[in-house]
Amino acid sequence: MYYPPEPFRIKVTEPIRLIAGEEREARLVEAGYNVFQLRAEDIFIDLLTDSGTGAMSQEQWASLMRGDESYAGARSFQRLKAAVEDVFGFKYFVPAHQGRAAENILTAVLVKAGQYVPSNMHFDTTDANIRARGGRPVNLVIDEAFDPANLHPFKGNMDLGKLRAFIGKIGAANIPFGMMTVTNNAAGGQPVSMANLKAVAGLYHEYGIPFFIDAARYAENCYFIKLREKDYECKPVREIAREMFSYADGMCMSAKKDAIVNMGGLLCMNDEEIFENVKNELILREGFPTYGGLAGRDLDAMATGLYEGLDESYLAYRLAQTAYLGACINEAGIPTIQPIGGHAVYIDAHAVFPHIPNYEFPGVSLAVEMYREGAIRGSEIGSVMFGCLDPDTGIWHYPKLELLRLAIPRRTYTQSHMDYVVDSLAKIKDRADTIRGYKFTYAPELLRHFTARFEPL
Ligand code: P61
Repeated sequence: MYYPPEPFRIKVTEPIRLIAGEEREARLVEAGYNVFQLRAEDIFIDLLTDSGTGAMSQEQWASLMRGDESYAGARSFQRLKAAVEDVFGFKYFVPAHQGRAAENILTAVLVKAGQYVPSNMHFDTTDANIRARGGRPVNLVIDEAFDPANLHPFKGNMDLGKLRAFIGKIGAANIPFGMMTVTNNAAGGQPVSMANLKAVAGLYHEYGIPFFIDAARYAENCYFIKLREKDYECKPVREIAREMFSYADGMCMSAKKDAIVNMGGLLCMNDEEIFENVKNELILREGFPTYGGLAGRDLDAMATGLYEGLDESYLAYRLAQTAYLGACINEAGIPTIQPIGGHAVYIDAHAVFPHIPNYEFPGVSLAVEMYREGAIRGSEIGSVMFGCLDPDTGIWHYPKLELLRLAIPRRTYTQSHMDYVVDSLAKIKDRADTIRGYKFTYAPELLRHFTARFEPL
């Protein structure tokens, strides 16, 4: 594979420092072995998330200076509106301070207790927002998504048979809207094909169910379509994106990913009545509809970032950097989800630590070891994040995959940072059989991975 060099050069730097091994040990104990609880200054390479952690461009910093902080009708809002209409093509939209705020508004307006919201796979904030309204999130991704070695090019696809059967069983009246997450973050940053998304939209619409896209990483998904789907190799990514959104009735988006801003979100829709209700809810929770919980300068940086996130030389470098990290980790004999996804490499923690069962959290063991070995931070995407108690049966459910995600901030780290990560992982692999699992000493009910505390077994 060809790994193109960064299509930018570095104008501003931020120092990072590697603290000593004993110090790292003390920090782990203080953090209750939860890497979310560590101080960022004690981390050398931070791959916890690609959300809001990217480097803004000179144009985005210039956009910040153009920010209009008027409470209502600011110029910055007009600029964002023009970009959102151009890139996505929906009739109406509101800004929100981040993705989960958009999800909160959407679910407040549309979800009633006892209703179901299907998707290929909801990410945890969407899942939690649906549950917080008394609704039930349902994941109907294709089975290939759960086989880490399977090389299906679009492992984020919805299983159309499962979706049809589900709608038939539950009834369209109990489904206020359906979703698709592009790319599928919860299972490998894997893309959805245009053909699948179109078929899903057709199925929802056959039953009169509105269709919303979770668009956090839509640009990366569109670039995968260009690379992998027949008939799209010659289409500009911007056209692919317009086609994708033309099949949907709306979308919610964390702009902290593919719009490359540190803060921001969007909620778009075509239905005027939903828009009216969204605006009222937004005013209550986020702010006036022309700023939605953001400063004017944030709106401006988002407007600029939306175009930069769709730039094809950037996207080629972006996906190649992730592929490079994945390929080097695999060469070191460490299994990851295949193919390598868009924004992150997902290490199969169960395969690294086959002796640690899911209820002893192998993903946490790997997260702790990465910090211990190299002051590197990744995030568990496994039983801590997605293990849940079924309210109907009282039985605990564990996810099919126990993963450690190394998410790559956009335009932030270089190839030698990636090489350092690989070296640290190789050292962990050499002592894998000596590493043990963890148990909770504290765990809240929703989104527990953020604040949970652990002790080693
Ligand atoms: C992430 F540990 N993702 O991947 P907000 N949809 C999708 C997302 O990936 C997403 C949101 C909606 C994050 C941040 C994060 O438990 C965690 O702007 C596909 O973060 O509100 C966010 O967007 C929500 C990390 C979120 C977590 C929740 O790293």
